[in-house]
Amino acid sequence: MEKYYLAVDIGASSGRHILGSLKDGKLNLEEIYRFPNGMKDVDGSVCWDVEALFCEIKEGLKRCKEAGKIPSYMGIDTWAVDYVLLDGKDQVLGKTYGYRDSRTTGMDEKVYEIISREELYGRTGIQKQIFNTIYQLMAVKQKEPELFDKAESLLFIPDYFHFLLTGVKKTEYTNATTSQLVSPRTKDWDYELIDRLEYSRKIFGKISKPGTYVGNFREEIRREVGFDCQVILPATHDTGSAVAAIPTTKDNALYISSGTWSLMGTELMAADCTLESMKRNLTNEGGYDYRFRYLKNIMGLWMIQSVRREFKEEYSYDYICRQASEQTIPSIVDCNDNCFLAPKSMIEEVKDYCQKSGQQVPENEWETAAVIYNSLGRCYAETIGQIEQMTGQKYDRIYVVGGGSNAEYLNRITAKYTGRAVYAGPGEATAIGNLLVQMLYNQEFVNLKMARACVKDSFEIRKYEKT
Ligand code: LFR
Repeated sequence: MEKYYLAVDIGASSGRHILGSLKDGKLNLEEIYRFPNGMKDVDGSVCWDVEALFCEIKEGLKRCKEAGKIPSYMGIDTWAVDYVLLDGKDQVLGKTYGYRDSRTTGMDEKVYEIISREELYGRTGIQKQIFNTIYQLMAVKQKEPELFDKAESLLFIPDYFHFLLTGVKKTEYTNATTSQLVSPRTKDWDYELIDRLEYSRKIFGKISKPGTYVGNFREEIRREVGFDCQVILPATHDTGSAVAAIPTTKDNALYISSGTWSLMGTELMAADCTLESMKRNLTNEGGYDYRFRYLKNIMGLWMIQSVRREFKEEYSYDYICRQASEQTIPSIVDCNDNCFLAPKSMIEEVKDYCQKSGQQVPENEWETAAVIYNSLGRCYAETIGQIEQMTGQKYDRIYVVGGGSNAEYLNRITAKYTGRAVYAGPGEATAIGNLLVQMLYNQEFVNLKMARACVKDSFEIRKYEKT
């Protein structure tokens, strides 16, 4: 009988259940279920509907049963930084805020009153993003202190879903590092930092590495979905999973994990927490096997997703790309400007930026899309320069993985602006990386290198020459 592994990969705009199996050394994928996701307005706050998401998770499990393809192992990955606080009875306290919620405005200053930005980077190696858990928790402390008092545990979103499935609380390492509260040296919570911030130590559970067994399904879940399964921690941070699946056996490859965000970087064996690195806003996120993802968060296709929602019609991404490629507007915006994080109207924000910076203002949707694609290309080129300065390496090619690797036009733009060859695919890298770690747990591969070799052999990778 074929052995199935199940990856539940939930991104900011959609989630999917992907079954994986190995045959003749190749990895086969089958998409079992897909569902939409997005942050919703709840009484003026930007929130996730975790209850609805958990129903979708169970629905996908039922579909496996219906298809007669029951996974022996499964794991869930999602975006990072967001969490739930649980009370003594394991009930969720307050709202489940999404990282684009504006309550963190000014919370960086509150944190820096206690610890300087430089020291914080030196201790954690994490790029400043106003939505990191450290700033979100400062917002709770300032604005909802009663929740802080009642909280017994903090679980990141995938850890919470694993808990609902198994009844076992685990805190997975790759996601925990994005909190900006973990030390890249000890790979554990920085308790001294936590004390200085006056966050309660007890809410931070013991950290477990990806590839750890969580538990089997609870009785109630077993009855509902019709089978039992072993839950294994993948790299629960989606970017951690995506980068585990880059199709190369070389250690210092340059990648872009392309989806709602573009995460561009390389891997390091030790974190670079120097001031030079901080100034370039590069981060050291924890990865599988204690590798570090040395990367930059770039606003990414979120900008295109947002303008698309505002267009008169629901055009396909392909169509938007084709139209954008015919425009000649030369304007460029700084994709990483905070104004693009959660604007009321992305179209207006892009126009505004062009106007204020004295550039040609896009006049229609295609020009707006063209400005965004070109700006991403420019940002990629700048980021390569910064990474090369910091690592002293030269990168001749870029591996683009994730859903965004299917955007032909963006791949061509990337090759054009960076002057490097682009290797695009696999599109499902995040789910694949999730599966690989489960398979490593089950000793299907001896190490990550062999697992990546399998990705290289199993999926078509498209090459775009530098132009
Ligand atoms: C990508 C991602 C990024 C993280 C952002 C917010 O989906 O996980 O790595 O910075 O979402 O969590």
